[in-house]
Amino acid sequence: MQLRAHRLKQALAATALGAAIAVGAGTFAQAAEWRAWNIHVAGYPNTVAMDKFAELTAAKTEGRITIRNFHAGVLGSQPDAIEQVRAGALEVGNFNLGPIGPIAPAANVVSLPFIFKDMGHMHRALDGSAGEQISAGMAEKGLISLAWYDSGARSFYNSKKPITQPSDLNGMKVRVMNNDLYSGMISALGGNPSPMAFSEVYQSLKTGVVDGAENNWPSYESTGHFEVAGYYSMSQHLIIPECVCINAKVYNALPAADQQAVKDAARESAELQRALWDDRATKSREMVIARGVKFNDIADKSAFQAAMKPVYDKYLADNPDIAPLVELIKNTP
Ligand code: GTR
Repeated sequence: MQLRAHRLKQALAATALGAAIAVGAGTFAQAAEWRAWNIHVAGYPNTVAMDKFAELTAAKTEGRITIRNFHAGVLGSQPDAIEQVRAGALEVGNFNLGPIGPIAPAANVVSLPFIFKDMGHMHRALDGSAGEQISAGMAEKGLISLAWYDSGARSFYNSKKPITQPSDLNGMKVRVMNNDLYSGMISALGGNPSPMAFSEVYQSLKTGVVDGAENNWPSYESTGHFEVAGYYSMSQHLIIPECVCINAKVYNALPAADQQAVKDAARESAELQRALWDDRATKSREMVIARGVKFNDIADKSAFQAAMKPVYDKYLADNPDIAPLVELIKNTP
């Protein structure tokens, strides 16, 4: 009996020692697991690309960093998630620069309606000094942009009628993302802006809380908004880039080699995202038109552009130091 008790004690001690060694070793070589926020559903270009980003990060850091993606906005709304990444409650997010603008004024230039002529213009501006200034403005607010994703051009859609001129928006209730520039844009066109979370838009369109919203083809399709707002009018008033953003403290604490690995992983995922984007935009457009969406082009956008003067004036009055950045973008060939 005594011998058995002794052996048991010995065995327990050995187990405890083993466990202590294991814990110690684990602590020493501890792998970081990051949580990443993404608003989009399975199959969406950003979702596929974020999965690629996770896979590449694990491979390039030999498992020192793994990323767990939370898709479909399950971790909360975009403005909340941006705050969480800034605070370090989440490490990573794929964010649209729209809701980042109110936090980082330099990043808000991309939310000035019609500032980019087309996607190519946006890419050239982001790849140059304008992109650097935008990144620096975001970094000051605790967000490091590792790479840029595409988000196409946003156009108006609604449940009432085709939009061909600004007066068609008169009195229309239009959902916008949380950003005063977008509210100002709708007001300048004579509509009533209604800022709300992405996840609430379908129900709001369906029940008539809002008459319309605005987005690119893939989001119009993937959310099912086309089912409840069947007029899509190609105003293309906003071309907003998106980032793969990481908490600045987390990024700055990494050894240089891992910073490079994470950046490379994000950039490679962005190449994939951009390639998938064009294909999805075409397919989404074809799909919703086949499902009965009435779509109209707006060949001459000059009346919409002219109506944006008060939006620009207010932004520049509030942020006079950003004027050179606005000029730089406008003058980017
Ligand atoms: C999408 C964008 C999302 C979100 C959404 C919205 O195009 O990818 O990040 O910003 O629009 O309208 O809220």
